[in-house]
Amino acid sequence: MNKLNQYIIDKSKEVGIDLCGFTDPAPLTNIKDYLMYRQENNRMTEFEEKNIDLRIDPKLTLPSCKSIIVLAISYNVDYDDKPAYKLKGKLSKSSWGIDYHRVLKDKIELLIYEIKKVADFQYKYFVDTGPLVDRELAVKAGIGYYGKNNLVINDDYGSSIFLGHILTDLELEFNERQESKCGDCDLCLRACPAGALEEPYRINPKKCISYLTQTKDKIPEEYRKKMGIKIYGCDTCQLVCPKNKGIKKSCHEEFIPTITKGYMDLEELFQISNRQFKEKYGHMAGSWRGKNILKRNALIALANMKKEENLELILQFLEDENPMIREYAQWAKKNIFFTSLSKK
Ligand code: B12
Ligand code: SF4
Ligand code: SF4
Repeated sequence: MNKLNQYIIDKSKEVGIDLCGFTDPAPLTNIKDYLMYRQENNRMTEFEEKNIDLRIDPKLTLPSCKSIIVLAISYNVDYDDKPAYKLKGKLSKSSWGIDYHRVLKDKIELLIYEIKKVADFQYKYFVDTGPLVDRELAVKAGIGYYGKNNLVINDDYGSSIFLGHILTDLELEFNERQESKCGDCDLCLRACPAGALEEPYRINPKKCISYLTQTKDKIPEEYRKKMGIKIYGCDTCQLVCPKNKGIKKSCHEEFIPTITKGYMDLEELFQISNRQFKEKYGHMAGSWRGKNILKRNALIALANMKKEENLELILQFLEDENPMIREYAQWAKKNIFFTSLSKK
């Protein structure tokens, strides 16, 4: 490994980044057909860059790019406290504690500051919201391998890692691509509640509960039931994964869900003002779509709890000023009503 690579690895550890790998800026041509297939077959989400050339060619983002530094942090914190609220909506671990975009970006900025001490260089850095396909860069840079659940899995930290990268004109040595280690296992495919993992390594995002909890589009009725009490994200295909057993825990206290304990209090969510919501929950990744999307998901969660005693809470939203909230309240009421009829 060249001296500068080693310096960057050492400094990344010092600033609190768990994994650091390097790859070349060649276009990601191997995934071009797949990206086009997704675009043409309603498998592309509104959260992605639409221009496929930008998605695969790093030099369209940084023309002088000679290397890509790929970075990752684990969010697998050791925490299993449960809150006492009566009506709980579940948050995925990716929305525990402080928004990972902020946490990882801060660390990447510290790393850039350290590199600047020894080299003059051009760069652009991204966490999640960049045009390139983060996972493909991570696999190429040896951070981990693709699991059949689509996640990038690292041998030491498993799949609960967030990814970021720096495009730079620095000349660095590159790591080797990692090949999948799933073998015959298919636990994630069988466990996915929504059947979103249609084939190994191929997700249909439009069926994925994580997508459903974030989209502003109408959620098809058959999928609402599959969401259970999940109101942001979904962890099922990672929880069943044997590669996530006996792995290193995250040391990043930022991801400890001190305020939410991993769940939102639905009664509170229905009551608080937008300002109160921003003040209390604005720091978490799951708040990026706003309070009303979480309220919609909370109505679905209430319906899925199938408890008549929740009806009173739902009824107050039948006249809500927001048409989306009215519609989901109507659907939740209908569902609880049918459940109670079928019990009689
Ligand atoms: C849009 C998006 C979503 C969408 C769609 C996901 C998808 N797989 O398409 C939804 C909302 C469903 C989603 C869900 C989640 N996401 Co997301 N998401 C993204 C985002 C913004 C873009 C993903 C993308 O480009 N998809 C397009 C496809 C083509 O790429 P891909 O899925 O990443 O990788 C596949 C291809 O490269 C393909 N592939 C590779 N080589 C080849 C070769 C050929 C020939 C073919 C055909 C395919 C192929 O295999 C890969 C795995 O299937 C990225 C950030 C980014 N800018 O990249 C985060 C990102 C992928 N998400 C992330 C996370 C954490 C999640 C969730 C765990 C959050 C949660 N708990 O709810 C779930 C996991 C769901 C799952 N099982 O994948 C992390 C993943 C970290 C990791 N360890 O892998 C990322 C990288 C964000 C980050 N910077 O940390 N996500
Ligand atoms: S995140 Fe949930 S819904 Fe999406 S693929 Fe994994 S298990 Fe299925
Ligand atoms: S559950 Fe099994 S098949 Fe799925 S990602 Fe983990 S090891 Fe691979």
